[in-house]
Amino acid sequence: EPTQPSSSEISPEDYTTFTTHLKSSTRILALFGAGLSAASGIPTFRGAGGFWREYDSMTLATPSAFSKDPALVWQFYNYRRHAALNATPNRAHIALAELAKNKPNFLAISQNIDGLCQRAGHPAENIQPVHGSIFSNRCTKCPYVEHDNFKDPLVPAFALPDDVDPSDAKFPLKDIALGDLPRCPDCSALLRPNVVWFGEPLPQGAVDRVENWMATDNGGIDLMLVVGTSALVYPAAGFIHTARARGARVAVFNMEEPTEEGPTSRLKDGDWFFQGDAAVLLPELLK
Ligand code: BV8
Ligand code: ZN
Repeated sequence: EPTQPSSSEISPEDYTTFTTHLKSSTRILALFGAGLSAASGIPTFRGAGGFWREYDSMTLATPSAFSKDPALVWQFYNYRRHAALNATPNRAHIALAELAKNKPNFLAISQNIDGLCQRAGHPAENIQPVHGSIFSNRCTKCPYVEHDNFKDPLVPAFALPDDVDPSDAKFPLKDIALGDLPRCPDCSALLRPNVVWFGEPLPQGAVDRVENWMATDNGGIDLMLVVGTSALVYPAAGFIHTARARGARVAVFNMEEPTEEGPTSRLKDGDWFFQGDAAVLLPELLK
């Protein structure tokens, strides 16, 4: 078992203490964010990709933006949906899926809606999406909801030029009439992406699933992996605090040091901060 990491971004001491602790951990929690999919060419919410054309993604992912201009918000999601369909899971997604297969008591909380973990073979019993899926749509009026709709374009008006660059956040924008937006097959009202927007509660089933996992095995947690997230969005980021309170040592995998005050900016003794691309760090540290 080589004790020297091959990636220069990992100190030998951190490599040894982390891999030793990982080996002896059974109850592992994780929080995944947009940075996990960055290496697959999917722009993140913050950082360079945070701006979609001149719009801040934080303002587009809201109920008010959708009711004001559903065609704009739908094109934002259509573009990301197209990017996700054309992306491939990266080596971090795969390493995490492998870890899940070896550690049955590993639960990943994913803030991502791109479905790449699932495509990497991450077992459903080891992952809980908390912000929905870009491949699920629901009616704005009746209970109709659809899952795993991978049709691209979703509606003819959403067809994108073949040369569109999925990693470029300047997505093409066009005038689309309300009637050409996705409509409910049951009541023909407007469909919306079945994702959690800012100001909306997380799906109760998702929160219950995480809390039930937390409560089992006398609730102790050995290790929390925080991968590619700015950990600024609640309630998801709050699970880091909960894990600490239940004894977890926290390992943060991020391209950059946390900028804002948050649960990953105040690391405790025994925590780890691995700086670099998750797609480089995780295959090395989880093997
Ligand atoms: C709620 C789905 C209450 C959609 C998302 C004022 C008004 C309204 C609400 C609030 C408010 N103030 C606070 C709130 C609460 C708000 C919140 O936390 N706001 C923050 C910004 C302060 N939260 C909510 O609104 C939540 N709901 O509170 O409801 C309520 C309760 C009951 C009843 C009614 C209401 C809902 C939050 C969910 C929003 N939906 N996504 C979509 O995807 O379009 S959040 C969205 O942004 C992402 O899903 C993600 O969760 C979040 C942050 O993005 P990250 O994943 O962290 O990614 P980010 O781009 O930020 O960072 C990327 C990271 O990766 C960086 O750290 C970067 O360094 C790193 N990185 C980059 N490349 C790499 C890398 N790391 C490793 N390798 C690389 N290669
Ligand atoms: Zn309907």
